[in-house]
Amino acid sequence: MSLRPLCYSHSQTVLIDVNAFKAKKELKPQEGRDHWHGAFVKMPCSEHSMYTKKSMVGKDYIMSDSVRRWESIKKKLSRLSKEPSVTDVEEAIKKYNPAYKDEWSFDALHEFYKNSPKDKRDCSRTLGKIAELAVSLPDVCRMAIPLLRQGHNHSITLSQKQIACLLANAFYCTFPNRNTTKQHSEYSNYPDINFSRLFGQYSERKHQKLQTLFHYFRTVTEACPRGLVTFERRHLTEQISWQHCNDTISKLHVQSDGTIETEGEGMLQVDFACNLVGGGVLGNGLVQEEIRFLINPELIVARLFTEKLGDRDCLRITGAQRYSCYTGYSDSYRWTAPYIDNTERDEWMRLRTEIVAIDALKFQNPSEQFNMGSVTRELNKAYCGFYEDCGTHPDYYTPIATGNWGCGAFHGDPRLKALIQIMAASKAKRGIVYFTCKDHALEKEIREMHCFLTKQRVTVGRLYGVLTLYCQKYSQGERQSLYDFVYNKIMGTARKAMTS
Ligand code: AR6
Repeated sequence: MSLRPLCYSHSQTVLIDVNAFKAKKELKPQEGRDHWHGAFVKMPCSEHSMYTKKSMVGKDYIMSDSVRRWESIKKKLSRLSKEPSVTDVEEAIKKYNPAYKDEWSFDALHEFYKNSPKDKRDCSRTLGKIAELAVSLPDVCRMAIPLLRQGHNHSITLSQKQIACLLANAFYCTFPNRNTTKQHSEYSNYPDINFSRLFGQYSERKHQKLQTLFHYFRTVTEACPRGLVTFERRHLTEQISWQHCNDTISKLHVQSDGTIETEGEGMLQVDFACNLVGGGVLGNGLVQEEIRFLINPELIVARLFTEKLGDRDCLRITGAQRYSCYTGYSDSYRWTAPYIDNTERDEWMRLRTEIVAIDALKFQNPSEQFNMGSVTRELNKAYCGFYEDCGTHPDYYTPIATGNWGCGAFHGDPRLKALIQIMAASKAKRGIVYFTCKDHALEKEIREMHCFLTKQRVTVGRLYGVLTLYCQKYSQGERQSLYDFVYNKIMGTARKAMTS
């Protein structure tokens, strides 16, 4: 499958110089203007980013001065020694975020440093290098970064170096207007990006997160990979009439061992997302999405510009590199070793790793999901993530690597979610590889159901009809196994057709 040439367009922003890229020269940032308004990321180095500095004159007279915030950031970060202590880092960050001086705690960072598995010197050196990288922002990102807003289809392509520099700024909490996500604040509809939350409230989870992210920063500050990454926000405009969908069921492979990120190599890999992408990666969360964002930290930069996903939106990320190996999950998550990502690159120098963030519905009470409003919402969401619009023949579509989407923290039913994903994939004409995460019974049930649906040549529309009936009965208080119901209904119709 060959890509169209990399270029700017009304729906694609490219933060590197495309002509230099095409001429195979060194990657250069694209020159452009700063925009200090609602459609773009407000950059820490913008000349519009100001803060009020108060100073005492005499005994009680306070002078207020409006000063450029970047000047203060640059001064503080450049003055850090090559090997600063965590106390130096804390002091610097609080200096240009004075409103949070008493609110932010850095105990997790202090503890991490104290218990640093490698030597403390290495940790300090990395802190120094991250500061150096953060200060290079005006040279590395020279044009405004658009926000990926709700209802808009837009993509941003940037270099791994640019991402590293933006993440170094996030680490040093330099992004203006991003320290509160309170209702009605400017960025209340965006995930947080400054790392302040990661640094407080020490726990083993925080320790492991810091270890994983320090490994990333150590790697990119030693030798930054030379490639690009694309973040594409997609909004599904098509109104799908699921009950009339004539597509038959796609191919499926189901297995109980393996993970999406490892065994799903080369496939479209599903991120079981939060509508604020990355979920709790900078806080306490440590399940599928957060782990993915930690081992492929370039994903974290999506939080800078991706507005909360709506019901018909998704975010596709192409080219995010994996840097870490891990074991465990949630409280047992542990960073284990560097990961050498040997994935090949495409014509845009992006690793051929495609991830799609789709957020399932969160059910307080699991019984809420058996209604067709929720089922249809999930079908549209999954389809938005799965469909291709690149003009390639479906034979060349990569399969979808997925699993129990929405069935952990979000309390969905894996049997229903498997059917929903199979239906959405079938409409998108893609196969599925489904990882049941060690659940052997589920593996067997999904495989048998898929075999049955295929043999009976059931269409997506027919299955939608059966789910509608099931939900009707459910709302009338009838409780029966979903899969038994599907078998009975479809067999019943088949028998009727045979005898009439
Ligand atoms: N590969 C395959 N399957 C997996 C993997 C993996 N690497 N990891 C987990 N599973 P969950 P959700 C299976 O709870 O319910 C986050 O905070 C495993 O069976 O992460 O959609 C997000 O930011 C697990 O129980 O997804 C959201 O806020 C199941 O997938 C929220 O959680 C669900 O994983 C999303 O919750």
